[in-house]
Amino acid sequence: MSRTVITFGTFDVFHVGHLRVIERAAALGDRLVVGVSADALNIKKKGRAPVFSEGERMEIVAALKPVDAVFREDSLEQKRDYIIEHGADVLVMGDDWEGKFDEFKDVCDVVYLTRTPAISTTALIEKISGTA
Ligand code: C2G
Repeated sequence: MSRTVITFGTFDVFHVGHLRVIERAAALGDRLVVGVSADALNIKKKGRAPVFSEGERMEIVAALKPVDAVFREDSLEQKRDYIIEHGADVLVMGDDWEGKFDEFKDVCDVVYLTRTPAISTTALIEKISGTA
């Protein structure tokens, strides 16, 4: 039986921490589906628009070798529907989300992976803009 893995993220200013979580998520199954968060969801969640638009972020993630399919994540509340709709057997997230998605353990396995240390989109933006 083929195993489908699902993961979610903004993946703005794509960096090696993003790549590693995607590679490690893909290694947990046969097929990887990635939900890329919508611009509107980011504005709501973080109070600012991502540097790269949702179309650009989806294009980058879709081009990665371990990724089989991408879709736009419009709301955090729809996570259960997305898991079911995409037939996911495993939900993978970085451990900054540890415990936050345990409620979905009734429909799939839930795995939290250790974040890659010392790199983040926010730190990169601060470094590039000279505010770090
Ligand atoms: N990540 C990581 N190491 C880093 C930075 C990020 O492993 N140094 C992981 C995060 O833990 C997450 C993924 O990369 O699993 C995407 O990170 P973000 O783009 O910051 O995603 P976020 O805004 O947390 O969106 O439904 C949930 C949201 O869509 C998650």
